[in-house]
Amino acid sequence: MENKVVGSIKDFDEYQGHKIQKLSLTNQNGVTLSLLTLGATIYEINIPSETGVQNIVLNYYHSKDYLANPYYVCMAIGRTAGRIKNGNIILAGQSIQLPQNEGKTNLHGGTNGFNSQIWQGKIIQIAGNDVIEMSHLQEGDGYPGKMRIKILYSLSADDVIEIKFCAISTADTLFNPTQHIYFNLGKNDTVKEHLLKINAKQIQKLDSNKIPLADRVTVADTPFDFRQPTSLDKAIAAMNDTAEKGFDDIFAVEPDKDNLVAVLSDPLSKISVAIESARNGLVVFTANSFTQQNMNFVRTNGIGKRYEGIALEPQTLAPSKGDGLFSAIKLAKGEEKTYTIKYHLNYER
Ligand code: FUC
Repeated sequence: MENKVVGSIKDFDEYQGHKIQKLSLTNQNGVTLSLLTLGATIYEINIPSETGVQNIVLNYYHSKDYLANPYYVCMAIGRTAGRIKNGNIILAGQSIQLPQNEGKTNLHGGTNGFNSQIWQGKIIQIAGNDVIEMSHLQEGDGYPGKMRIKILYSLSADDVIEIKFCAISTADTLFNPTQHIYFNLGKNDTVKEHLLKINAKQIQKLDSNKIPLADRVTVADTPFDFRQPTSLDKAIAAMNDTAEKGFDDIFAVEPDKDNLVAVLSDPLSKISVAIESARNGLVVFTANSFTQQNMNFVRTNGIGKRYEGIALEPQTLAPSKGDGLFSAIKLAKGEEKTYTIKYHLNYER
C-alpha cells in the first residue's frame, strides 16, 4: 500500500531543561496534525485554504506558556477528566485522597496529571501510514497503581483525526481521559460566529464548585438546547446574566448511529469538525474566563481573549443521575482499556 500519511519529528524548544519535540503528520490533502511532547499537546491542526494553511486549534508560542495558566490548552487530560469533589474517591470500598488542585477539588487528574508530563514521542507505522505514539508511565500523581499509558494520534487520507488512549495499571485505579482541544475554525478572535450542534437532551446539574450533582435537567427551552445547529453568539448572549457569561457545562450526550456527539462549524471559513465518541459525556467550555494574562497565543499575537476558542471534551459521566461514576471509570489491575475520539474535518477544496 502506498504510504500517504507522512510523519516527522523536530525539536520545538526546552521546558525546565528538558528538550520538547514537535511531531507532525501530513496527509496527501495537505492537512497537518502536530503534537508537542509536553503534555501530549495538540499543537496544530492545519487545514489548506485559498489563503494558505489555517490552524484551527489554539496554540502558544512556547512550551512554558501551556502551563502558565489553568486552561489545559489542547493538552491530554488524565487520569480523570473533570472535577472530583474534595478529591476523594472510593475504590473497592476504600477511601482514597487525590491531590486537590482547584480549591478542594481534583480537576483534570490533579497536580501531576497527563498534561504536566513530558511524553516519549515516536512515529510508528500502522497499515502503511505514519502514526504519532505518545507513551508514558504515569505515577506519583496520587492515584493508585502505576499506569502505562500510550496515546496514538493518527490522520487518515479522508481527514479524520483519531486519538486512542490505551492504559494498563498495576493496581485498581480510575481512567477517564480526554483531549482538551480548543477549536477556532475561523480567522476571527472569537468563536461567536460558529454554529454548534450537540446530541444531548440533558445537561448535568452542577453545584457552586461545578461538581456534577445527581440530577440532570432538560435542555428544551433553555440556552443549552443545541439539538439543531445553533449560533454560539446567540447562545452565549443568553448566558449573559449568569456568573460564567458563557458555557462551562456537562452535556449528557447520546451518540447517534455513527457515534457522532457534536458538530462545530464556521459558516465564514466553511470549516467544520464532527466529533465521534462512544462515551456519554461532553464538556463544553467557551473560554469565558480567558484573560490577557499568561495567554501568549499565536492566533491573537500574544493576547488572550474571552471566547477565543471552544473546548469540546468527550468523557465518561456517571451512567445516570450522578451515581456510580467511580465504577463507570474504574480500570481494574492488569486490565487493558482503550478510549477513542475521532474528529472528522470538513472544508472546501
Ligand atoms: C473545562 C472546564 C473547567 C476548566 C477547564 C480548563 O474542563 O470545565 O472549568 O476551566 O476546562
